[in-house]
Amino acid sequence: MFTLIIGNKNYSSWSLRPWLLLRQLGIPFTERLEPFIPHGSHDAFRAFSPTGRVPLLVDGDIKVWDSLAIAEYVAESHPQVWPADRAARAFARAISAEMHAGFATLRNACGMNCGLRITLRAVTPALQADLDRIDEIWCEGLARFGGPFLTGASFTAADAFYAPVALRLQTYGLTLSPPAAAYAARLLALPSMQDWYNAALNETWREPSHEAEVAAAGTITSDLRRTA
Ligand SMILES: N[C@@H](CCC(=O)N[C@@H](CS)C(=O)NCC(=O)O)C(=O)O
Repeated sequence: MFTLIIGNKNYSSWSLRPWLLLRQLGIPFTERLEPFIPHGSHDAFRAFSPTGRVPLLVDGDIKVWDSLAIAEYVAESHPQVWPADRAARAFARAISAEMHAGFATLRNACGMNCGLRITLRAVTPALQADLDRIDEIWCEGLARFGGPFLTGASFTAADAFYAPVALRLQTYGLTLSPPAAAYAARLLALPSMQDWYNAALNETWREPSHEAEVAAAGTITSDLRRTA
């Protein structure tokens, strides 16, 4: 059975991707949560992860680091990770790679923090460009493949790669076009997303650099997380 090592559910957007993929596809795994260490997880995480980062998938003697490599590794034994249709599969792979390699402004300006609600100081042109591109990708996928997911009727890795965006839209009160906003709402309503989100709200530990990053981004209007 797979073991998936993840970071704090409140903060770790990269961990959410393979976790949600495995949960949505009903692939059994053991979860191991390694909380971020205040002001520097990297050295501590090097004890189990070659990059000092999470997520990390462990399958017997095999370790797979990096969310996209994990998706591809799981797909070898579970082809439903990617759509069955060739064109949909090409689109799913392309947009997952685009997320993996891009959207730096969205990631930096709107750090994931599931339990907070934040009014951004500004939506810069670079941030708006990232949001516009996500809107375009989501609308194209939904229109071409018929929804309700990005490449058709089934949840695939492409949806998992964009799932943290739905949490960021919620945290920062950002809006997209009606079809894209409806897709974000569908992602948030998935039972496994709700499980992740509720677990994130129940985390009581806070990591100062993640907290400082979002505090710098705007005004915190509410904090829904449980306190210690
Ligand atoms: N490209 C990697 C990114 C992984 C990553 O940046 N993980 C963050 C958490 S979301 C991390 O482990 N940060 C700890 C650190 O950098 O010290 C992936 O796709 O898995």
